[in-house]
Parts: sequence; C-alpha cells; structure tokens
Amino acid sequence: MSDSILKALGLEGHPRVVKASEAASRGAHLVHNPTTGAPIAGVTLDTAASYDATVAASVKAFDSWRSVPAPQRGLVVRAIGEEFRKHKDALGALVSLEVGKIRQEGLGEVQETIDIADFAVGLSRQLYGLTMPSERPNHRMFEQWLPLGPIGVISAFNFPNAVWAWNSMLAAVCGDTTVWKPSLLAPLTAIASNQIADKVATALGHPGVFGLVMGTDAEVGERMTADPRLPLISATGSSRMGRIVGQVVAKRFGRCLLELGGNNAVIVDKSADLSLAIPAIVFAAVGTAGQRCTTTRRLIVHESIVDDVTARLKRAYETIRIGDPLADGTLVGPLINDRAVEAFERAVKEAKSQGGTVVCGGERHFLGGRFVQPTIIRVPASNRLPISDEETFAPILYVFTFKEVAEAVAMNNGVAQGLSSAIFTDSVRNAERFLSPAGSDCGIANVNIGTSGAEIGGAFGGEKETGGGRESGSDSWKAYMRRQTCTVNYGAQLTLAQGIRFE
Ligand code: UN1
Repeated sequence: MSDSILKALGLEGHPRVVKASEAASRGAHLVHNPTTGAPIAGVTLDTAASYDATVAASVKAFDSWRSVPAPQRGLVVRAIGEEFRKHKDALGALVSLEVGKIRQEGLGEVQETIDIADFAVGLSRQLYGLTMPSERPNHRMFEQWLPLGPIGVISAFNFPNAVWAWNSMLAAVCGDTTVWKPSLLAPLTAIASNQIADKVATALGHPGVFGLVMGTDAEVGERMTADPRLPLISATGSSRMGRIVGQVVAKRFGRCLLELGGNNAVIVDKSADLSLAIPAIVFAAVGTAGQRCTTTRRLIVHESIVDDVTARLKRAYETIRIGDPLADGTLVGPLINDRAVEAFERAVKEAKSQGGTVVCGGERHFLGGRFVQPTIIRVPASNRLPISDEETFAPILYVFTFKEVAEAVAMNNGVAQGLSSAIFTDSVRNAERFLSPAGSDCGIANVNIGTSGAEIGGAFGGEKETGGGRESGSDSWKAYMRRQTCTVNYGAQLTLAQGIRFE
C-alpha cells in the first residue's frame, strides 16, 4: 500500500527518498507511519551548504519571477492547481499514511490546496492598489504592491500540504519565490507537494520558484529565521516556537506571519439547536484526532442543558469508529507519535488531579500504538481547570458551564490564545453579541458551525498568542508584497506638500 502511494507521487527513486532499510546506512531521517509504527521511508536532510544553495537558487529565481506579469504567474499557478487535482487521491492518501489523518480529511486537505490555487489565479489579476487625490496640482498619487522576495515557510505536521499551499500559491502570484521547511514528521508529503509545483513551474520556464529545505531546527530552522535573504517568515506551529521565531526575525527587521496555537471554545446557549450543535462539536473536537489548531478544546454550555449536552456527546463519542485512517468509515486515526500520547495522558492525569471528571475516554485505546480514546472531561463546580488553559494536541474536550452569555464570552476570551470560536444559539441577540466588539476576541468567530474546517476564502489566523498573522483568503496576500506609495508630478511647477514655501 505505502509503496504504491509513493510510486504514484514519484517518490520512488526520488533523490531525497531512500528505502527505510537503507536509511540508517545512508544517514537519512526515518519517517514512521503513526498508525502502525512501521517505518515508511527515509529522507535525506539538508546541511548548511545545501540550505544555502536552495536559498541562493530562490533568490536567483526571484530576480526574474518578480518581472513576469502577475496574470502570467497566475497561469503557472493554474497549471499547478490542475496537477494537484490529478494527484488528489494519491496525495490525500500520503497525508493519511504519514500523519494518520482519515482519508476524508487527507482528501479535504488537498482540496484546500486546489481551492487556494484557484483563488490565487483570480487574485493574479486583482493585486489592487489605491489611487488617492493629491493635494498638489498636476500630481498623481497612488500605491502599488510589489513582490517582496523569497518567502520562508515553516509548516507543522498536522496540515502537511495545505498550509504550505496557502502560503506558496499566494506568494507565487505575488511574484515571490518560496523556501519551505516542513515538519520532519511529514517530509514525504512535502517532497511530493513541492515536486508537483516545482515540476510545473520548471516546465513553464521558472525553476527555483518552489524551494524545499528539510532539517532540524538547529541545522535549518535557525538558519532560516536569521537569514536576511528571506524578508518574510511565515510560520505555523506552537506558540512556543512562534515566540522564538518572532524574536529572531524581528531582530533583523524581517517580517513574520505567525499562525500559532489555539485553545478554541464553543458556547452552547440554552436556545441552541442541538441537532446542529452535537455533530458540529464532535467533528471539531475529535476530527484529525484533536490535532488541528482549530480543534474545539473547551465547551461552554448553559447550565440548564449541560447534563443533556454532555450525555448526548457521550453517546455520540461511543459510536466513533477509531482505527486505520485509510479504512472506509474510520473517523479517528492515531496521534502523530508517542510524545503526543504521553502529552494526552499527562493532560488527563492533570485534569483529574485538578478536580475534573472523565465523562468518557481518558485512556489509551485498546488498539495500542498511538491510538487514544476521544475524551470528555467535566470541569469541577468551581468552573476552573488550569490544564484547560494549555493546548494539548489531542482529542480532549473540557466542559464548562455558564449562566449568562456575557460570562460565557469572558470564558471564551479568558485564555492566552485567540484563534477560533463559535456559538450555537437561536437568539439573534446572543449571536450578534458574540460577534460584537465586546464579543469573541478570536480571529475566527462562527455562529451555528464549529471552530474547525474553515474555508480558504476568508483570512485565517488569530489574535494574542496565536500570533496575529493572517493567511489564505481575503486580503492576506498583502503580507507577501511590499507596498509602495508613489507621487508623480506631471506639471511644470514644484509644489511642496503642507503648503510649505522654501524659496
Ligand atoms: C491548522 O490546523 O493549522 O480550519 C490549519 C481548519 C483548516 C485549517 C487548519 N481549514 O480546520
């Protein structure tokens, strides 16, 4: 199975991919299947010298790519999107194989890549700047958006394909090249994805637009964040990582686009339609085995319905099929690795010691390996559970209660992270309060849908320790360009602004 997936994506015989059995002797990094624990293949990592060569090639490619008219860059991205369409099944399966996402979600991830490519094609004719009236006679004032340079993209294991595409497809139409450092937990998906884009671009006469570097933080990551040749570092991962990256990049006056941890809550108001709320919460809390940055981790339920909601969720959790992510009907696969399982166990233990009650789950799954039970924990009557302040990348849902919606909003906002949030309510007043200036403080705020599974058309990202960056749709493209304000004097007089006379 794994061999045929690798073959379909041209990874067999790829210069960076070695057989698992040869990985040790060739000094390659071994990639494991989280479902079985078995090695899939080895990948060769970059050295300081090969890192340098890739960035140098990206700088060189930028030199000409920036001058290709944006709509023509869009045509290259269109061809890349077509290629992703052709490889959707195989690439989706590779995502499942490498990070344990169920097939539907692996395919959904590649669909995000196809969608953002389409979005970028349209955008390639819409990189609009404003024209503003000059206060001086015979002057024209306007702004234009120009390519920024090679962009460093750092991505996490949980979206090993789409997050790169959000960045690289937009960057490409903006006239930038990309140097991508993927997670070492998902390098095969990265090699396959980057190869698809690079092959198309190269065939159309643009080699070097899509670069890939792989290695440890010490060898590659730190070099990249400190590298003045990369004017923008777009990094997705933990807040701990973002804090380090942000400071290093700021030191050299580079730009950062940070998409970091979430601790997302769903508020269930007493007027909520539970036939919507329950399945939405289940998908958002256990989908991708709780390893999305948008996963629902906290449930804030009106006290009058909390017992009913918890009982319904427990019943729903009992029917969730856990197992091989590539098997039909599986809804939850494994966690990414043993460390993630340990973090899950630690959080449950901590929650219990802080007075939380396990409603269901709480243990490793009988399938063993990296499988855990989706878990619901009721917080004690004090409504406080310090462990719930942390983002544990696992399917653990903490249930809180509230009396007044204002109190629920304060709880929603009462954590360090600010990515996604949702309210289930049939009250227009409560929905609008949730979306008002005094409402949710998150980058994403939804009504009657869950916290995860955002569409690519909106800007994606969050506030506070989520990092403040926005990727994907809306006007996120502006982060990948430099703004230039231009004033042209087409008259015969030199007029100074602010009415200044200097003669
Ligand atoms: C992430 O987990 O880093 O909204 C990205 C979602 C997906 C993207 C998640 N479209 O859940």
